Amino acid sequence: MEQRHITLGEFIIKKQTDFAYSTGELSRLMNSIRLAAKIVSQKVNQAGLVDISGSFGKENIQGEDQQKLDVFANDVFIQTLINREIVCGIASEENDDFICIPGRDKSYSNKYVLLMDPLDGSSNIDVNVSVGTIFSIYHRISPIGTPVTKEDFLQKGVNQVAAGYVIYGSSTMLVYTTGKGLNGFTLDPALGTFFLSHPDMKIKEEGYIYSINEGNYIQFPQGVKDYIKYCQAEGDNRPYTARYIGSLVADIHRNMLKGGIYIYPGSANRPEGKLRLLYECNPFAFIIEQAGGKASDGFRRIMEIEPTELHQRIPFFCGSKKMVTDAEACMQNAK
Ligand code: P6P
Repeated sequence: MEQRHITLGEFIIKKQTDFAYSTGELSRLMNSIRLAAKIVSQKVNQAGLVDISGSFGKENIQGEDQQKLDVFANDVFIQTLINREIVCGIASEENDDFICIPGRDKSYSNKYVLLMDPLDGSSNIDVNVSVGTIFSIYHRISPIGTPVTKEDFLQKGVNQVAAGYVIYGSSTMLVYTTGKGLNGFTLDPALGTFFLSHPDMKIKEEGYIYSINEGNYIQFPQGVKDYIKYCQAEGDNRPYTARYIGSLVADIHRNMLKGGIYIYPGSANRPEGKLRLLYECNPFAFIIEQAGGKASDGFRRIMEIEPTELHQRIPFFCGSKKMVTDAEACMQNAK
């Protein structure tokens, strides 16, 4: 008899025993993310039909034009988490400040905070390119029973309890880790169920794809220019292939499955680059390291960087370990 794939719900329960003294809160948190992902997936896949794509006519803190689906996805994740009384605080790319959640009994008794980019790459929705949700989970560090503080969110990436992404593409996948490996689940839309499709995901030590917006080449630091030339030169397994979708989740997911490096570097006009440390780079750094890859700002391990601001940006080099190491060598030599 064909072996039935385990569902995400069954997997979450099974993995709960990985953590001694587990109270089941993290399982409930993952289950609420599972529900929100299904709701957003359904709307993203209708975007062309329902008047829900296109601009919302407002800007978020990044000064980016908020797409209607950005706002919808943000609301869905926030409401699902609040209704289930699971987290004591949420920080989102779409919200200027973090949200404190006291709980129905106003006891501030929940122990997790969640940071997210609810719909990254949403400018691609109108052209039917894959987009994604990125999330990162920490234990609060302020005392339970009190309102959350900014410090609960400004934690180093090494403190993450869990991280993951949802990619809304040709299929919807949820990929996440709790620090004991990385697993991918594919949504069967007919059943509304995520099934384990990519157990124990690992990224190749060396890939042959480099992913960077070369339109900004002139603005790049010399080390990045040197690495791009290295990728393009004749040599062992080179020239590499250039692939850039312009949707972070899609670019990294492809590299996860095929091997490769994604780079969003600092530049003359944007020294800190574009991507945010807390809810884009740290979760993907946790994810890629669990898959055997590497993530840095070109010099420092992403997950060791001490955050200072909720929406701070950081240069980002992420992917196959040997490729990131080669890129870091170019950055070091060009210093
Ligand atoms: P650029 C989307 O806006 C995003 O944040 C990431 O998803 C994507 O990788 C990057 O920006 C693309 O930025 O400057 O190359 O268009």
